[in-house]
Amino acid sequence: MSERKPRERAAAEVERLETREWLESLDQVIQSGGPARTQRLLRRLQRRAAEFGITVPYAANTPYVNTIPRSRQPLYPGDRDVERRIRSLVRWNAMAMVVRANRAEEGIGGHISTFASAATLFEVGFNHFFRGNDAEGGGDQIYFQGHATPGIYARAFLEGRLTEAQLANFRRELAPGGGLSSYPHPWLMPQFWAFPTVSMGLSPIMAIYQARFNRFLEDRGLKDATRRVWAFLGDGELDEPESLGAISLAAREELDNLIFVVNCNLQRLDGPVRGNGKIIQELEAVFRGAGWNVIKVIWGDDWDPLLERDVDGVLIERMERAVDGDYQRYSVQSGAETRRDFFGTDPRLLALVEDLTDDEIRRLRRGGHDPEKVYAAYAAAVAHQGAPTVILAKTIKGYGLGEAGEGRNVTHQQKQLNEEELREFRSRFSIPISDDDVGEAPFYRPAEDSRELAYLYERRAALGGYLPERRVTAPALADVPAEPFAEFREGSNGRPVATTMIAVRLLSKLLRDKRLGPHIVPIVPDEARTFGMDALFRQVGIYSHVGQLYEPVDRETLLYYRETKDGQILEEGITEAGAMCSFMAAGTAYATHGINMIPFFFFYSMFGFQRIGDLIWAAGDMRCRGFLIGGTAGRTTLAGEACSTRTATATSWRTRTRPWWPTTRRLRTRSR
Ligand SMILES: Cc1ncc(C[n+]2csc(CCOP(=O)(O)OP(=O)(O)O)c2C)c(N)n1
Ligand SMILES: [Mg+2]
Repeated sequence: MSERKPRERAAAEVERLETREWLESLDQVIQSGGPARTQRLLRRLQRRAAEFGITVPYAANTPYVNTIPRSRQPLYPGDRDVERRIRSLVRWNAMAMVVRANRAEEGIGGHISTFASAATLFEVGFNHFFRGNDAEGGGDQIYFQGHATPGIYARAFLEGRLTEAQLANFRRELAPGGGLSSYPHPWLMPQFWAFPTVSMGLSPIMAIYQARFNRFLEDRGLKDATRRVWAFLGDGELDEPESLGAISLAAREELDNLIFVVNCNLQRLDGPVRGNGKIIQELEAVFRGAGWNVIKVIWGDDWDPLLERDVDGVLIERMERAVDGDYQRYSVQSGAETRRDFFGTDPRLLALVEDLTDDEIRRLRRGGHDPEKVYAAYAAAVAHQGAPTVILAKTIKGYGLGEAGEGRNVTHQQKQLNEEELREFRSRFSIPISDDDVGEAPFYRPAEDSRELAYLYERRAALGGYLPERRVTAPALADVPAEPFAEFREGSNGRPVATTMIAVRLLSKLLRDKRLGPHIVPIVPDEARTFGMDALFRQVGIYSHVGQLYEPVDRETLLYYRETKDGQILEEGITEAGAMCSFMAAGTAYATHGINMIPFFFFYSMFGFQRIGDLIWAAGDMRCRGFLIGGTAGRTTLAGEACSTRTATATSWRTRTRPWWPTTRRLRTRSR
């Protein structure tokens, strides 16, 4: 025992020296060779270790700190002070809109706390990144988180695009004087909203296929500029299977025109998203694994000096040990309690914050509420090439509501503020409304010649106009030619012919039409052969951004599997949801790209609507145009397939092609 101890100590000393030498060498390579050289070296070392059977454990996570360190943060180009004023006004009006709607009609609903947590994420976008429809190459396509709608309306009010009467009639769009729909519904507000997003989980998958469709238009020479697609999502929303179901496609297709911003307020409707874990780390692993560029925005700037002084790594270690349930609690408790519970676990941590007052500890900000951190993330996302980006921004749900709901489990349902709470909110955000008036929750818009409005107008003009805006500018297509239909008008002389075959034959003829053909988008989820569509592989080709990097096994045959960069068929693989999203992107191009496209989505009628009904509803809401065709009713084309007569009838092509969207009736808004 007494002999081993000195030996162990000596070994530990050797190890310490050895590690230090290695680290010093690495530092030198980083300094002289830069990041790329360092990466090459590390990969080389990893290979070397593998030769001896030593694998490096796979780590999908990076430490629980901002991906972009302060040293790599760009200078903030805006006027921080006036932007904070604008943001506060938007916050106030958004809150007042919900409070007043619920006073006018109790129980009408609406959300305060979602936007309260996302205000900085949106405002940095509006002031510096989101391009409007007049921008060169077209505007950005933005999927706004459905429950944050009051904030989007409140900004449009400051911009002078919505009236006070409309705001007062939030959720009552049919009221005299006009009003506003509860959520983004192009059906109800066709000049304003472009994308219906309130059914959670649909925005992410729709945004992915939208970004992919933009590439398709470019590759086919129909549109020459790539537009950016942004999707603003909730952290709870990412539990919907559709949310993550297509993320590998986005990476595979290298969609660097796509940015997800996940508002990680750590809460959903009932409670924490991952009380016992960390949603940001979980999502980081999932997205990195799928090949996305991941940017974490966790801590605000007042954490930077603490992290810089954390030479032993105890602060990072503590940050990693706390779970989201703890972080939620820290957001509601006092500074003294956080000093005790979070920093109090280690004297070195306590020493780090000994110069901070309890109040300063309470106000240590999260990254998603720090405009400079958010700006840095957006700038990096926009510049990133070769992969889509996801920004995971940590925020507080109900930020600014104080006792009325900030960080509380009930905050999602908070629709009313009493006079005292309104007064606090007003004072916290310095809204110039008097004590006498504040109880009425009046809307506030500064004078036309105020600094705030001048700034806001200037920024939007520089970025190509206001958002959201749905603008239909597509020139009409040529009249439908008669020739492709002639053959079918003759009938089949009593011979039974499968409707699926006729539909495909007609499609093939329409594709040959010089003027109409290029606008058609055949879409199929791995069922082309079932429907006899394989002839189209040769005729128009299967779209692939990279073309065909291999020689297809059936190259010698007439109808070989032909992938090409200017291919026209969207062969989506086995995903009815993905195919439907392509259908929606194409069928709304008349409003989002100013070009009419005619999608034909052929699905296997037995495997279609029942699993993607909600997307179909969204398509109707979006005023999507195109043909949904339930192909092959079992026995019709596949001899001997067991499909009962009743099933076959119920899913026949005739049934499916009847218009399913309301043509005369208004679509009813669903309250989610
Ligand atoms: C498909 C679907 N299911 C349920 C709802 C009802 N709902 C509205 S908001 C919400 C919680 C949202 O949580 P999160 O995504 O974290 O967004 P946050 O409000 O926290 O930003 C729920 C369950 C919905 N809108 N859509
Ligand atoms: Mg949430």
